[in-house]
Amino acid sequence: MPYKIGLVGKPSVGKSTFFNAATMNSVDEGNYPFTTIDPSIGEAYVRVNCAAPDFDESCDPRVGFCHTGTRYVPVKLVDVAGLIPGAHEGKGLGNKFLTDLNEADVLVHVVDFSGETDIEGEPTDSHDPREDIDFLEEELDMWYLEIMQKGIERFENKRRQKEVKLEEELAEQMSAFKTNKNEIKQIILQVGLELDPDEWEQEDREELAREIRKETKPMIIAANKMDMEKSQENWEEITEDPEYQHLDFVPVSAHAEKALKNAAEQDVVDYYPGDEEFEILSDLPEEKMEGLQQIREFIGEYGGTGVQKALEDALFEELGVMAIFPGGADGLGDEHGNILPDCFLVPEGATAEDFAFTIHSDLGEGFLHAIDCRENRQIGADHKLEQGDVIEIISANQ
Ligand SMILES: Nc1nc2c(ncn2[C@@H]2O[C@H](COP(=O)(O)OP(=O)(O)O)[C@@H](O)[C@H]2O)c(=O)[nH]1
Ligand SMILES: [Mg+2]
Repeated sequence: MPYKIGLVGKPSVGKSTFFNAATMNSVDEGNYPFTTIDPSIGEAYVRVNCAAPDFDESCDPRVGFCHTGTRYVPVKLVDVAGLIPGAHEGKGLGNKFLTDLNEADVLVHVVDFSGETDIEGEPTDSHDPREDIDFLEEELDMWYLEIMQKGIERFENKRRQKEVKLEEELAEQMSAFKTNKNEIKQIILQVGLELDPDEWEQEDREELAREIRKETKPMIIAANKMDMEKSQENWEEITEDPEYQHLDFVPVSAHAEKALKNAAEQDVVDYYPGDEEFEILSDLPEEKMEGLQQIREFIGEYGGTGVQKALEDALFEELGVMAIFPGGADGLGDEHGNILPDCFLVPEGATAEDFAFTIHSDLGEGFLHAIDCRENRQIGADHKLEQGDVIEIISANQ
């Protein structure tokens, strides 16, 4: 299953612009057909250093593509529209919104940093983007709290009849949040609570729900519309505000990314997603030249449009995902001679044996040992992998 990154945010912050820019196929991708499953689910890419040049080879990706040593690995991007106040009470798309949100492995909260849209997404002069950040977090926290309360009730009912463990009941009730009893227990103890909800105040419950949410819903803030003048001021104020130190912010101009992708599609510029610069390939009317010049200044200053960085930070920094290449100790080609055709994204902490299971359950079941192809040495089942590893699996089922 590919990783899913969810875009969330109130209306008019630029989610669709971001989504379209990130999922646009302006680059030739060989024979991998682009299929739209749903208008709000698309394929985007995250960049990783290709391992092939380290072996003096060039690769033949089965999916995605590679350009001058940068491999573009597919991920799913979901535009989770429908965030409005009261979503946790079923307002707007309500529960559908929350279900969609749960399917995402990590969230990118798109926030309009220009402050020119109010909390409902209507135009205004000066709105504090912090309200949007608070609002999403609160909405999520209330939703978590509600489900947690059900778990507490369930625990209270059961414990009248038999011995039950609080963390087990909570974990079961909250299973949609991809948590487990050990994690729940750890968080309860971390916030300094006893394993008995009779001892908790309402604010303890709220704090606990918030902590569980923070652990299980990793998220970064895409500070969008940074190309507007007002955004700069908000950026400085918010990123220096101690109340917001728990969040990571990426400055973004979804507009700029969309414009560059469009221009690249028309062969007007030579631009690859995430680049910090581009070349103009043809003569253009002055107005278009000026537009591109402004974008050039923007990406020079910020190190890119931020769209790629937001996706990559979400996946690699927040989630800790690693890119691992299946290879062979005596050659990186598959049976057809394709060099490093695959690149898998695996969770933080994945071992050699986990990787075998990622490739195929048969490989995992017959796991004997693995080879770290960069170092040319044998590694065992529990060996923890690192970003960019090239691994051969030796399995009884090969
Ligand atoms: N200046 C600027 N405007 C943007 C940017 N991204 C989106 N917009 C504009 O913001 C408005 C809302 O965008 P849209 O993508 O429909 O927002 P959504 O409702 O969150 O999906 C549109 O007018 C976009 O052109 C950006 O990076 N910079
Ligand atoms: Mg939209």
